[in-house]
Amino acid sequence: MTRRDIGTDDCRVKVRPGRGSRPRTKIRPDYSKLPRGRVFRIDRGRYGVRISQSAAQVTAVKARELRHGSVAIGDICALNGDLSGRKDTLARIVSVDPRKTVLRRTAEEGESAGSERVIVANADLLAIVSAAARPTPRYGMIDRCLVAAYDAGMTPVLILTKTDLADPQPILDRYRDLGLRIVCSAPEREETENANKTECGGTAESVPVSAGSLREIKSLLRGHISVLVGHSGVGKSTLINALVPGAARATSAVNSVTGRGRHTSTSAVAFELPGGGTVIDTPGVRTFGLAHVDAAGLLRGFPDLAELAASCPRGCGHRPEDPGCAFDTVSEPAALGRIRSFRRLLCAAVRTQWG
Ligand SMILES: Nc1nc2c(ncn2[C@@H]2O[C@H](COP(=O)(O)OP(=O)(O)OP(=O)(O)O)[C@@H](O)[C@H]2O)c(=O)[nH]1
Ligand SMILES: [Mg+2]
Ligand SMILES: [Zn+2]
Repeated sequence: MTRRDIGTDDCRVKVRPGRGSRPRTKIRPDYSKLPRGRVFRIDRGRYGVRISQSAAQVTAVKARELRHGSVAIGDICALNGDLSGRKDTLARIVSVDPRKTVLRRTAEEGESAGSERVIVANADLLAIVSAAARPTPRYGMIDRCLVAAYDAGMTPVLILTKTDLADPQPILDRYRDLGLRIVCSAPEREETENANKTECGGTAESVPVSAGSLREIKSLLRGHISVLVGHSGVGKSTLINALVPGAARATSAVNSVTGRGRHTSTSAVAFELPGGGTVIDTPGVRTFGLAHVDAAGLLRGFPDLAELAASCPRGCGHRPEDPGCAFDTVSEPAALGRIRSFRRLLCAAVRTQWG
């Protein structure tokens, strides 16, 4: 029986042609010769795109055939339409080039809970920003961001801000085994006094980052496509303002009682770094859902353990309770440290709440 055969010859029964009877073509237009640009801003259906050849910035809309949510910050796309970048002109994104990396998180709140969100495409470096205090550092959050980076094939780095307010040593100790680059950041001493005033007073003013930390962060990010992620109020936009002259990202003092941020940035924006490279500021997240990540995804961040994992039973989850896991045969201290870190992150990935 064909799809439109409803099983009767009765001529009184009318059969409407199905949608499938519309002629379809598999021939796709060739967009390979069209100019390319990188998406640096998405705002209510309008895409800010920086043209790769000219560095001109245009506003674009998405072609109708591209699915909702199919274009993310960092995507390289083919463009037609008006590419002059003049006021009130619109370009059109007609296709998105294959992505090198995709940083995702699973939404854990609201109506979209459980759905996957692409935060950024094509980034190679994930800069996890945590404050030493105000807001209180959350290891669970850092761990989960690390897992997301490894799963996405990105290199994670840790930027510890507000080291003028608390000693970052416990955080440094905890992440030593992972071989991460960690940079501590704080304002110059005289700025700190002003910072404390604004934090209590509640006026929105950005605190400059000390010249030493700024130099270190610049060299870390140079030539990379980096994303800053972290809780609200840790100082992501403050860093962007220090790194990119004229970025003018809004910042605001954390709540003076709870020490929590005020979700000042509401959308991700990519900026070109003066020394080369791109840095992306993102809105503070409460949680970093990882429902899409499994042990195999995390193992990408631990290539030194991959050979050992290959001798595990099929489908091994590499957790201490998994029978026959080859990780349990290791006694060498350095490898044991790595396995401990791997398992801790695995545990952070499967936990539904961050701590
Ligand atoms: N004392 C001190 N304050 C800082 C430092 N870095 C940032 N701040 C302050 O922390 C507050 C929050 O900074 P933002 O840059 O707005 O934080 P954010 O991470 O962008 O926050 P969201 O946009 O809400 O995600 C501001 O008042 C900054 O001035 C620092 O190193 N030391
Ligand atoms: Mg911000
Ligand atoms: Zn195993």
